[in-house]
Amino acid sequence: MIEVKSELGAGTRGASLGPDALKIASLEYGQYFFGKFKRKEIRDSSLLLFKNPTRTYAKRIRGIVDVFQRLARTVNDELKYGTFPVIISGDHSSAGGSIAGVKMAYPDKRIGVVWVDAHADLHSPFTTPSGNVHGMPVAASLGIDNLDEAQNTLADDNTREYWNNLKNIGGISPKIYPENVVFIGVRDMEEPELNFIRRKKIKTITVKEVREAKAKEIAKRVREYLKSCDIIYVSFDVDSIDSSVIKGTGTPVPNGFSLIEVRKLLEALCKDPRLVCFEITEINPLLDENNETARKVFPVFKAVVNTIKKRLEDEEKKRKKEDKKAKKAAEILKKKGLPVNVTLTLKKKPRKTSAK
Ligand SMILES: [Mn+2]
Repeated sequence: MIEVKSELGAGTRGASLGPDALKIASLEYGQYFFGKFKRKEIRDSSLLLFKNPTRTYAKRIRGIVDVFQRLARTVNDELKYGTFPVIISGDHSSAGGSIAGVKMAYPDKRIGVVWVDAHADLHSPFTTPSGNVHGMPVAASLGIDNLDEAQNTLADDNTREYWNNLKNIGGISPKIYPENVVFIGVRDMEEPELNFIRRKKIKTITVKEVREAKAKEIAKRVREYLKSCDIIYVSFDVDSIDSSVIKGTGTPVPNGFSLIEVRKLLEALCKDPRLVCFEITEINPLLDENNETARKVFPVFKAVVNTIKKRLEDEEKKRKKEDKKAKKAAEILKKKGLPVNVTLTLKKKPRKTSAK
């Protein structure tokens, strides 16, 4: 579990408390869930939050570059070590750092991104209406400026340099391609984002489609659509859930998922054996009453993590079984005086050689 306690990319204050809100909520369920996992923490390295943001079209981007770098390095280390990073982040900008880390660990692999969110987060400093970087992580990962849709003229304040830094974390850009992105539940977009989606024909699945089909069926469609991808990253912004269900998030949007819908959807998506990293983000307990959002979302999170855990354990069991089988095969070869490095598939129990 990698906790990213930063909210530099958000426009409303409080999201950096999201990871703790989720952990505190878990205690109510009395299972000490978080105690089962190795834990790492990434914080803002500066006091940028307490200073006036100077760059209008990419607020606090200097600090976000730093968060990206440290998160990317951590995700890369964990993946190379063979663990499965689950990221609990404050604001969604961090997903750019997570994707960078996945790409650093697997530079030659094609990454599929499943983005479960009310927003497409496809803005760049050139198109953003707010200047909040949590609306930009998909664009940063795609390595795009979307200049065709430019709305803003950047001042001479290094915004461009820092934005290029964000796109180039890990020294690889682009990290992902439009044809390998699937948006699910996206329903609040600005013109520049919408036009980019249309132009690139990016796959989007609506809340209605998820509601009408079974979660399993949606996951199947996603798997089919991303069949050319080697590995998958799933990003879950809690604002994909309907704004009448949860209030503790920075940019709530109506007409979203119910808790059951989103749980079933994420469970089905996370059964994909190619999944290497999962992120949950944008819980803001300061906008909430009595930590209700984290309390409602925790069972969803737990179900998803357990699904991933089960899959990894099953894979481990299978690996051990195969190792045992291979060892047995090697023993038989040895007995027969054959070289051990010959692969032998054992279909049935070997019969004792009958007497001639
Ligand atoms: Mn969002």
